[in-house]
Amino acid sequence: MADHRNGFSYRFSHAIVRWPAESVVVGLRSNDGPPPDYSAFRAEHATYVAALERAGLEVRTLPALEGYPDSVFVEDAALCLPEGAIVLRPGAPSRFGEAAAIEPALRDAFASVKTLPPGGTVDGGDILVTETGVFVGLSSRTDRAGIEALAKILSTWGYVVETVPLPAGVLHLKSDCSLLDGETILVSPQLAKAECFKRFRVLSTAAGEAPAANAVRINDRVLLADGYPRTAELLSQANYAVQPVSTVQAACLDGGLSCLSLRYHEGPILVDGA
Ligand code: CIR
Repeated sequence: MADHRNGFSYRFSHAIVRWPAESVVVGLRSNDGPPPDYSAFRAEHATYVAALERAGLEVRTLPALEGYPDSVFVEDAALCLPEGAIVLRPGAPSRFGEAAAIEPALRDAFASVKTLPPGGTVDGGDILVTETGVFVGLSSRTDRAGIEALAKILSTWGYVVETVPLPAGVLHLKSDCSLLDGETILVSPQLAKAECFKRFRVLSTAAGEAPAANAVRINDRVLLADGYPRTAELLSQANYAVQPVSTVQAACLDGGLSCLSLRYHEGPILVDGA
């Protein structure tokens, strides 16, 4: 692992997103609420891309994939790191083909692209990269064989993997937590109880605002799902620059801010003008 205490886990220059397919309305969901509305999803996605751009990212938008209703959630198909990208093996059968579909874009962006070998499954939403290691959620989508295979690849780049068994009902690790900086993690009360982040400063989302835990730190700001004012206030008071972004449509499919993009940094990371 190169010198990685330079903010590599939240300083990015680029992002890959995928335009929502019309089939997004039949995407996977665990809730009984209404399905997303296609035109509202498109509008929300455009707002999301604009927020990434305002945070300083150059965004590549891949074409919609009608055969994969959940393919707008690109984060689950791959992992991007300074050393290269890894094509993952999404755990939901209807999403498995998304991995091969993202590979050409990864090859355009990265000199080194590795592929998780057959056997296990890993969704990118279960991977939380920090400055000092990688947490991987053991979930209904990510299994032990997948984590083992991922850990093997990551060890060749110097990363240590820590498995986090997720409580029932949590779809992905990052549904309930996100990195705020090198030392700080935002968690839902449900995941705070799992006590897996002992060496971090842990901030809990405000009461009744657990979905706000799926935030994304990008460069100087934290993208936070709109509609969670007390968590926004808590983060502002902790000196984070909060940018609210609507996730109403993505949330219909159990998705949030992190799932909608693959973020990475091209070239050396320059910190504070250094
Ligand atoms: C799914 O169930 O796979 C999608 N409807 C939502 C995926 C959300 N992705 C994420 O949390 N990384």
